[in-house]
Amino acid sequence: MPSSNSPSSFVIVANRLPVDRVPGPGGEEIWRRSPGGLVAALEPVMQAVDGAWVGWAGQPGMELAPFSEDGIRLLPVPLSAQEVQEYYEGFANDTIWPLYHDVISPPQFHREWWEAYVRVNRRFAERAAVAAAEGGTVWVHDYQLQLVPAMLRELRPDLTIGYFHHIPFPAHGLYAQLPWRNQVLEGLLGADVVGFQRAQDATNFLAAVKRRLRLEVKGSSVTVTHGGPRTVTARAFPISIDTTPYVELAARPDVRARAAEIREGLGNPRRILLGVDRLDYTKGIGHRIKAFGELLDQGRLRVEDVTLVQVASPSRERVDAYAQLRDEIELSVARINGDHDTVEHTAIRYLHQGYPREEMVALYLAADVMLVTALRDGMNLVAKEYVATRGDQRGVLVLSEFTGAADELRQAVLVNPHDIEGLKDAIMQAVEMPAREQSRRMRSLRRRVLDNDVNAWSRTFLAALEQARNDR
Ligand code: GDG
Repeated sequence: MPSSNSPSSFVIVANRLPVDRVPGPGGEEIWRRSPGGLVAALEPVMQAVDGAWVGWAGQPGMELAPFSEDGIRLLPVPLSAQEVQEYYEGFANDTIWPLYHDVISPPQFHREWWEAYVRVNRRFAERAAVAAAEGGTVWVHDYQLQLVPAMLRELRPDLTIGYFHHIPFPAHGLYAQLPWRNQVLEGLLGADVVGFQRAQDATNFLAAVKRRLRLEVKGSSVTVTHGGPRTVTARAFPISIDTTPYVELAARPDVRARAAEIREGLGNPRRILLGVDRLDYTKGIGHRIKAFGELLDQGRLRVEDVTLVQVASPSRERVDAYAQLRDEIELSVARINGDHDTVEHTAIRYLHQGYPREEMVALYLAADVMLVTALRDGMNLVAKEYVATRGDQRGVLVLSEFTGAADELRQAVLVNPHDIEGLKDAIMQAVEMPAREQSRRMRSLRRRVLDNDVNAWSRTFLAALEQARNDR
């Protein structure tokens, strides 16, 4: 394998490197591959072309030399504690995240956060510029790095640059609030291909480009004039999951036994409802809990028959809006449980913890109804994971219309989570759905997810990038 310093013909740039620092068997710290679907999807490409990955190692103030892990070249970008606060927790997660999720929570605009964002984006771009071989391909990921495409093009006009946006892109009326709205659009337009989750996100982006930058937009193409005329393609590439591990785990006897044990542990209720989310205000956890609580209050559901298991994995705990959300959710869970639990049965089994993937699959298998009630979500992979594990064609997916997944998973029970009465009816419909109807819907959902997995997604995106290279 070439040394960690020789340039690569294919480079991924993402906020995080695909590894975590964890305690090893002898107590010393070691790197472990993080389980995300992105790494799995890109692994074949990374191995075939000897690719490199530029990203932050996840620990502030850590200066690391390039290293390799499982055959992937990793090029760490250092961030100071203050940069983590201003660029990541601040601008990315407290300005862009709420603004792009339709202002569910008010975005905070701070000039010093923006300055840190520009500075850190430049550092990522400079690292990528050194990592990429002459005429190579660089694929930049997500909202933390929207300025990287243009900064990188400035440094290395020979490269083919792709960008994929994992979260929604808002309508112009909301986007226009951003004090740095033109700079961000110009940053993204440094790419040859800008990918979004939904067609609507691409449309919103193109409308903003037309309106703010007065550039010519035809279909999904933008003609950029700055630095010589150039065409940028902006369109949807809906992301998916690596289906193989989910299908395999769901068939494993020990995982199935664990699912039966979970049901048993909950007192074998007639129906188990499940929610799995990062504890984030975009996920509509409160709306789901409110609807479930009212169904119990009204006697439409009984705690002896139905339990809601809510995994809310800890997330962004140092951002105020998240700490506040946690308090709200935990208060309402405690109230509902206090009102409805019996000594033997619980209404909501609330778990503010992260679990290994085996346990997640056992939970998916134990659940008769999966509740995905996001108020806004780029895609929502949990919906697709649930479907992938349901090899017996049973189970019901209740899915918010405001997720990217709803564009594809039309056989789910689709809901508007803001409409609490509608959400309650959808939960009742799911709880009471006859087995035949469950199978009919689940068969179609599974076909969709299994035929459009994350490998198909990365192949399609990279083919579009190759096309852009040939058209130049
Ligand atoms: C962003 C966009 C888009 C969660 N808790 C545990 C755990 N998870 C896993 C899930 C799933 C992933 O995390 C979450 O993915 P989502 O798609 O649901 O949501 P975001 O984290 O908000 O992701 C989103 C995505 O990017 C991809 O483009 O779909 O719209 O917001 O895989 O299973 N996994 C384990 N333990 C947990 O406790 N092992």
